Amino acid sequence: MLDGAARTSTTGTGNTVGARIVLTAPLTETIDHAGYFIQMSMASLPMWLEGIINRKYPHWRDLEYNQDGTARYMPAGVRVLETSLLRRFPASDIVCCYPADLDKFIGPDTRVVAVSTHNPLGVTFAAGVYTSIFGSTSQPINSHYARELFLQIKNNPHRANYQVMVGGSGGWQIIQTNSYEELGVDCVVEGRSESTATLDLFDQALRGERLPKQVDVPHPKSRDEILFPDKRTTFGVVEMTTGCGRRCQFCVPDLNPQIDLPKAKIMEAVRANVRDGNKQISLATEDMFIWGQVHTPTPFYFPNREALVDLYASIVDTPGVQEHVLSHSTIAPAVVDPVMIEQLTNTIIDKSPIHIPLLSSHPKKKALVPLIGLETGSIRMAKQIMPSKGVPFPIDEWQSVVIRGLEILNKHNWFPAMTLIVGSPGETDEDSKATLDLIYEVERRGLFAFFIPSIFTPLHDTRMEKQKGVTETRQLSPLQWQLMMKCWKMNLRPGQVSWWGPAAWRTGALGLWAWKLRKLNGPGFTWPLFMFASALPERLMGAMGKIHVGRPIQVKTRKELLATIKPHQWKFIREDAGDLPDGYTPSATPPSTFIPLTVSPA
Ligand code: B12
Ligand code: SF4
Repeated sequence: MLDGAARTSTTGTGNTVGARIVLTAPLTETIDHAGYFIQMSMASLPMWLEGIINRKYPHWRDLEYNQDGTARYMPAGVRVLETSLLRRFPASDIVCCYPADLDKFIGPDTRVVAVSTHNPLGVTFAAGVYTSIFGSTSQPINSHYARELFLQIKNNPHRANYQVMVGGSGGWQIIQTNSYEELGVDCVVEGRSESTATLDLFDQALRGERLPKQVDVPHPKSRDEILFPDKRTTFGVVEMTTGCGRRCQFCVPDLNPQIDLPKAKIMEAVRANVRDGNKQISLATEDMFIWGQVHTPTPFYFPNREALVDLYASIVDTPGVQEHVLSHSTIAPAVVDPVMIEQLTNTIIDKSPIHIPLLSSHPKKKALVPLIGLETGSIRMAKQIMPSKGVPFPIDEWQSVVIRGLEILNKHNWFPAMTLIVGSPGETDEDSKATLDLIYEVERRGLFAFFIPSIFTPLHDTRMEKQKGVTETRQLSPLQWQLMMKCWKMNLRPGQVSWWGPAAWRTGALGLWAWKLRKLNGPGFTWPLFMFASALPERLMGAMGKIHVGRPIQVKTRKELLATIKPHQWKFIREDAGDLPDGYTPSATPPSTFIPLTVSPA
């Protein structure tokens, strides 16, 4: 049997028949080089700043192809969807292609074009906010390319024969903004492709029946139901866990069941990536530290050190894996088990493609940059929006957990990208001051994280879906602006080694303010921007009452923090990491507690 690509190319023109099912994703969500940060930048920068990306990465649009013209790599979501479809439909029906090649694969036989998208309209957190600072609320670079893709599908001459289905973590943006017609979308599927309900929709489309506008499909409940693609994924993304368990009110992924996936399947997907030419692997997770400790007798927030080190060692030691990057994690596990951080570092850092010369003590200046949610430094706010973020430590200790966690991470050359939420419902000036206090404490102690502030976005289906925070940058208070600007000022530290760097930033920021930003962002923006540009010393601006210079925080030691864990859970504390609380009695529990109970052999 011919495969889908061969079907389309039998005539040489490649467009007489078309594949019955065509899968694709926006170019900017598919590209597989220059690391995670290029996609993250394109999610945030407005289209008119695309030149920055073009200059830094002149080849960012270059893609790799299979011999038949299909896509060599696709975001993991597309690959899992393809794997799901292959359970019911023949390979000859399905094609995965890049947007530029759609016209080669869509033909009169095409009945469904399925688009997977992460963030098509840029209305999620940490995306819309930066474009809105620069004056366009609707057009981050990624959103431009996503719209371009939809337009292309809409204008294809065979459009009348097929329906357009959208899925992926950004599908909700189309529902919430009611952009069906504008983008030419027939159906948005919320949920995973493994579901038989998803396959039924494809059947319906192939029969030419009208699809419903919005469909919710269930998430698999067990680890065995989750499929792994046998093909290359963008950035070598391989799923590691679903769900989280910490129950933050604003979080979407936490609504999914907490599942850690079998090592054997993870490793197969890693090998498939390498086989298809990928040099890089990244495990997709909300919190890497829960893996190996889901549904074991130990609570998931006491990480399974041995299982994690074993998994990561197997990945980085796989022949062909030259680079490995971390995805998301939480910070409390670093305080719970610093020995685990040390062992993981020794295992993975040599394969990290990230270098931070000014900060790293690694001989080659390598660094590890997981994405970690800080969200707020205000205990009052944290209790409302994320009461379990720091477990096993009580949320009252959140500021100390962040500082001690960063200390441990930085010591081992982990410099996390930490997200902050600005403008949560009910956030007061006191809350902003508390967060600023924490950020200044980080600076005072010479610690480092890339702080990524974003404006609160009520995400669909979350426990905060109906709540409203700040909706435009003009509404931000001076303290909220200061927090955002202080974060970015601190982020620039490792890049400002040259003599001209600080001066260039200062002049650039002030020039941009005079030209455009002061009108767009309102009066609350002015002094924070002056602070960002170091126009005057911060102490002086503080004395003038123009900014809040963070107050020193009383930070608990690790030993004091361990003592705040509920005594009945002390048995889960690892003795070899030290700092045991007074009154701790050596555990009678044999080390086998920490054997990876849920891990299947590779
Ligand atoms: C890896 C990852 C990244 C990577 C790589 C992305 C890539 N292109 O491959 C990087 C770091 C670049 C990234 C960037 C961003 N990310 Co991201 N990312 C993830 C992460 C950890 C895993 C994504 C993944 O591959 N999962 C595995 C695949 C299999 O899952 P999936 O894509 O959801 O696909 C399943 C279903 O959605 C469905 N499906 C998918 N497509 C389709 C299509 C159809 C037609 C159908 C029927 C079904 C279907 O089936 C699949 C499984 O069966 C998720 C969290 C998570 N666990 O999902 C966050 C996540 C998706 N990212 C998020 C965000 C906010 C961003 C950024 C905006 C962050 C930023 N400010 O920079 C940017 C946006 C990037 C862009 N291009 O615009 C949010 C999305 C929130 C939202 N719902 O809007 C998430 C959920 C993280 C979070 N904790 O909230 N991300
Ligand atoms: S820790 Fe992160 S992934 Fe887990 S519930 Fe909170 S926000 Fe969601």
